[in-house]
Amino acid sequence: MKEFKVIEVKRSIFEDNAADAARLRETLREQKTFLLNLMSSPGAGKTSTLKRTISMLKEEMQIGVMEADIDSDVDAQSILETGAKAIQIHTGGMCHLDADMTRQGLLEFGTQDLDLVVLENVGNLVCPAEFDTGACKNAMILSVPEGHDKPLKYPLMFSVCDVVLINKTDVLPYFDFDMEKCRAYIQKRNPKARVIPISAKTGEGFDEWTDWLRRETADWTKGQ
Ligand SMILES: Nc1nc2c(ncn2[C@@H]2O[C@H](COP(=O)(O)OP(=O)(O)OP(=O)(O)O)[C@@H](O)[C@H]2O)c(=O)[nH]1
Ligand SMILES: [Mg+2]
Repeated sequence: MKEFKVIEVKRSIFEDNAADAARLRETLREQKTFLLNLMSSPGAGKTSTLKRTISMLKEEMQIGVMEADIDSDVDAQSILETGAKAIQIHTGGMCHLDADMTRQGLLEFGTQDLDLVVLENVGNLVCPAEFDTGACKNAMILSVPEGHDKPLKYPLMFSVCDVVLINKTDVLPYFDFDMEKCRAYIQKRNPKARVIPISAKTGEGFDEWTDWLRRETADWTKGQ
C-alpha cells in the first residue's frame, strides 16, 4: 500500500502565528506601546467600555483603537467621537485576527507615538481565543445577559485572558446571573484572571478597571 504523509496544517499555522506574535511583542516593547486585545461575543459592550475608558484616560496617555470587524465602520466612527485615534480593520469574513493581521493594522495605523492601543477583536467567543495577536495582555468582556455559565461553555476564551470584565451590572436585577458562581467558574478555568464587574452605562467598576490598565501600560512602557 502506498504511504502518504498527513500534515497537521492547523498546528503549523498556530506555531507560525506564535512566533510572529512574539516578534510583534518585541517591536511593541521597543517602541513602548502597550497593546491590549479586547475580546467578547457580539454586543457584550466592547465599544461602549472603550468609549468610557478613553474619556477617563485620554488626558494621561495617547490612546488608539483598532476596530476589527467583518464589515462596516460604525465602531471606528464611534471611537473617533471620543477624540482618540481610530482605525477600522476588515477581516474579509474571518472571525478572528492573527498576529500578522494585527501587525498590518498597526503599521497602517502608525502607533509610534501611542502609549496604549486597544484592539477590539471580532465579536466571537471562540475563534479569537485561538490566535495570539501579539498583544501584551488579553482582556475579555462577559455581559450579564449572556449568563454566568459561559466560562464552562467557552473555556479557552476565559483561560487566555488576564482580565475578565463582567459588563452590564446595571441590568443584574432583571437576570438570573449569579456573580459568585461566575467568579468560581472563571477561577476554575484561570486562577490568575482578574475579574472586574463593570457597567459601561453607569461607570460602576471603572475606577478599578482603569487602574489596572494604567498600571499595565506603565509597567510595559517602563520595560517591566
Ligand atoms: N444596560 C447596558 N447596556 C450596555 C452596557 N454596555 C453596552 N450596552 C449596550 O449593549 C449594546 C452593544 O454594545 P457595544 O458596545 O456596541 O458592544 P460591542 O461588544 O462593541 O458589539 P460588537 O462590536 O458588535 O461586537 C449597545 O446597545 C449598548 O448601548 C451596559 O453596561 N449596560
Ligand atoms: Mg463594537
